[in-house]
Amino acid sequence: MLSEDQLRSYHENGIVVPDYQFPADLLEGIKSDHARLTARHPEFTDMCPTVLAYDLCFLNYVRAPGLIDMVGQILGPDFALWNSSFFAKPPFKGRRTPWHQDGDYWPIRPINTCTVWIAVDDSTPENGCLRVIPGSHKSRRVMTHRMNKGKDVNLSQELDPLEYDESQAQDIVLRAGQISLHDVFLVHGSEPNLSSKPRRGMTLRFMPTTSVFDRDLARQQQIDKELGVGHQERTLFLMRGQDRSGRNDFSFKV
Ligand SMILES: O=C(O)CCC(=O)C(=O)O
Repeated sequence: MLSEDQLRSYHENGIVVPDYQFPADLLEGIKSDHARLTARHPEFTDMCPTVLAYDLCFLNYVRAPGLIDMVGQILGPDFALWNSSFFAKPPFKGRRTPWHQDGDYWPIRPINTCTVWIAVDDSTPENGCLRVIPGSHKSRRVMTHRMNKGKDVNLSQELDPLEYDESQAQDIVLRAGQISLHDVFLVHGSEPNLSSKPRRGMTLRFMPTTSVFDRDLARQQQIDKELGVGHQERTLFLMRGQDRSGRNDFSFKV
């Protein structure tokens, strides 16, 4: 569980690294499931935005002991898993994640998500660890993003540089098996991986069920933001409690 200080730190900084170690056998499972995914889908060698749409075995990792207890401390008693992505950043050619806020292109209203980021490998400045601007989530505002269709980035939405001060950035250095949890408005990104070591990171995205996953909005966002992948077909998996909005659609999507 998160201590009171850690919970305070999450609300203050928009991110926290708990005293948590992902079980070694599950971490090995993630590696082999990811290897199978990328063997079938080489297009995801660098990044896969929606692993559950291709292989439900990634759901197993949500049940790592204690993991969703920490999410519940942040989001409250009623929440769902709505997505899982893989930022694999292979050695020498792993692309940069542009500075962004997750809230910019997710169809959840009111905007609210907690992301669990699992370090599958040691994640360091050399291989492109996650970087964040602590406290940047506090205005609860989606800042101005621009389209970036460059081949050197793994997301197409990039924050306007006037919106943040990169000198305030902090590296989130993690050993393999450590995790971080971050807020949907936190400004974050990462440098390319030009090192000889992989930097695999898997995310689990949770939303409180007081918010609505709006599939019509997802369709519109895909058009407006020219997203390669839209979120209208994501399956929501209820993790705890019940649907407090009464409007979420939990039907299974393939
Ligand atoms: O792992 C990265 O480089 C970026 C991760 C990210 O953008 C996210 O988890 O929202």
